[in-house]
Amino acid sequence: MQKFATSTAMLTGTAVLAGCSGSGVDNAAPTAEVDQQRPNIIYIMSDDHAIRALSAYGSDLADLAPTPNIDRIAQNGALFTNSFVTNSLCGPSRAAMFTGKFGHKNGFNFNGQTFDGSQDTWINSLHDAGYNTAAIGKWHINILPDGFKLDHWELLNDQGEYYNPDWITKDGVTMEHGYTTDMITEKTLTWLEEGRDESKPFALIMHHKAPHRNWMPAPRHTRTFENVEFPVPDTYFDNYDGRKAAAAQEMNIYRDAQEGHDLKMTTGVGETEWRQDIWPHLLARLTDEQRQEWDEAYQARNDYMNANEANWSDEEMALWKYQRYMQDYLATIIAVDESVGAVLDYLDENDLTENTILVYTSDQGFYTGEHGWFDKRFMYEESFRTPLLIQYPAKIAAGTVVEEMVQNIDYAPTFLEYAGVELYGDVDGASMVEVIAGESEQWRDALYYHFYEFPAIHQVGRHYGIRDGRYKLMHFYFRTDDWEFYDLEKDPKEMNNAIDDPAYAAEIERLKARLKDLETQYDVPPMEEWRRMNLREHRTPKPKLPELFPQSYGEQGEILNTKS
Ligand code: SGN
Ligand code: CA
Repeated sequence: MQKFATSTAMLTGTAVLAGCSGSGVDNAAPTAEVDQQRPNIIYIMSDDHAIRALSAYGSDLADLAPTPNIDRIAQNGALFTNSFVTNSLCGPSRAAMFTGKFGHKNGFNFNGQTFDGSQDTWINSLHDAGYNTAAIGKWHINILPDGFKLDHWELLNDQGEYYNPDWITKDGVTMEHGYTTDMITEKTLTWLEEGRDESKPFALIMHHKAPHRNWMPAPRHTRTFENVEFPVPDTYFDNYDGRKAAAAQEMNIYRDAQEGHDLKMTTGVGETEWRQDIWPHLLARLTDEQRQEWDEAYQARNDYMNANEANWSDEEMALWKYQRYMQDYLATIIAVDESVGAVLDYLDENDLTENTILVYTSDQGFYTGEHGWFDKRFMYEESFRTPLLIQYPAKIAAGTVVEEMVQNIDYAPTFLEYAGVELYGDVDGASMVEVIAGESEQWRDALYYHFYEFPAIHQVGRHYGIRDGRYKLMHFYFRTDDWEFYDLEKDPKEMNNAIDDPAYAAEIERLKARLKDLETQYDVPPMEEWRRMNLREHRTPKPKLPELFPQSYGEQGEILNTKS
């Protein structure tokens, strides 16, 4: 490993230091001393982490399933209470986060597309400015990080697997034994300790697969919540009155979750075989030992369910499924929380805390039984909002609470401003630096959102909309033409579509006009284009791994490189 640099040769690069850095330097190559002052960035993003499942936000789950380590970030820095995405889906969210642009500009609107890595991203700008860069964990915008200026990368294939995942690196594909969340932690700490170039500031992307479907906890957590009964949202048995798209979705815990794959229900008393499971390759990855431990952890609970199921009403079964869903979903978050704790400890122990911007967020929010659902996609609050916590002791006061409406397009301009690196052009987001410092005089008063992935899994209709501080207006289009309007102050759970309520006629008109303004501001293409858009024609098929790394695969496509 390269030790701390006194050599300026390592520190030249193409840094463009903007005046906002406060470091008083100009465009000349930074000196060693200056470079040490530039902040490091650790961007931790999990996948599908609901705000309700993060205790710093103080929900009804906070005491039952706390996240003490993620909460440390809020204590050390800032908690964002109104943080949103642009499109509540994995790939599009990642693309918006990397570029600072909406999907209609960065070219990534639904999961079947791949990211054009030749475009500007904050991580590439930091690399150009002399940062040491790395990405570890879930990627899901392309199989390889083409176009990304990463000094180091170890990525999961596609969605990634909870157990014994395939790791993709420059050298090929290796199946490694272990629990994925823990492996991401270990690989991150290894890079921080041994891999990085200590003469440079670093920017590290750490992306967890958890708590994404199908919610498989670490062996040490499979039973943590087995006797815990979680509060059931009072909208769990929603009848979707007045909300056609909500009625048409296929993301209902008691109807659409797969009894095997998702809920780990077995076929009978004494059995270990899962019921309905259309993706059996996930369970098949477990070694015999892992499988035995797994089966034992669920056996008694599953036997009890199998023995009694015949006497349960539909409602009782729906409530049982809710508890099983929540027990596993929340258990996968424990390992994520431990992972964040390990990174924070590493920073503390290595005197890196003060000058490191550490971010925790999720690629979107998630439903934990509200409206009966799992998954995301909708512009309703639970999936539109996403957790966001940032610590940076050198610049952010401990215990800061940011209430302004921020969006994942704001991350790129924020990171670059903190690093003193010039922002590239045509970005939709805005730097949050002043907002975080409580010094912003002007901030956006409304958010634009657009979800495109329909028809597709979970069947959530295409829609776009606007949310201001109090109201939300949404338009569902494509084979339908339905508007919805909510007064979030009076109806925070969005149960009462007030689009035809005369009492709100003026507000609705005002929001429709404001929505048009946003479309102009963000150069949204005319609606006709979206209405006609056939997702199939915009899909970019991914190459298969064996085509990319033939040396890692046998003739039958079996993985040849395995590490235990
Ligand atoms: C998979 C999941 C879906 C999920 C999408 C998108 N099924 O297809 O439930 O909505 O990913 O999620 S799974 O059983 O295969 O996990 S995203 O977070 O990647 O956008
Ligand atoms: Ca996701």
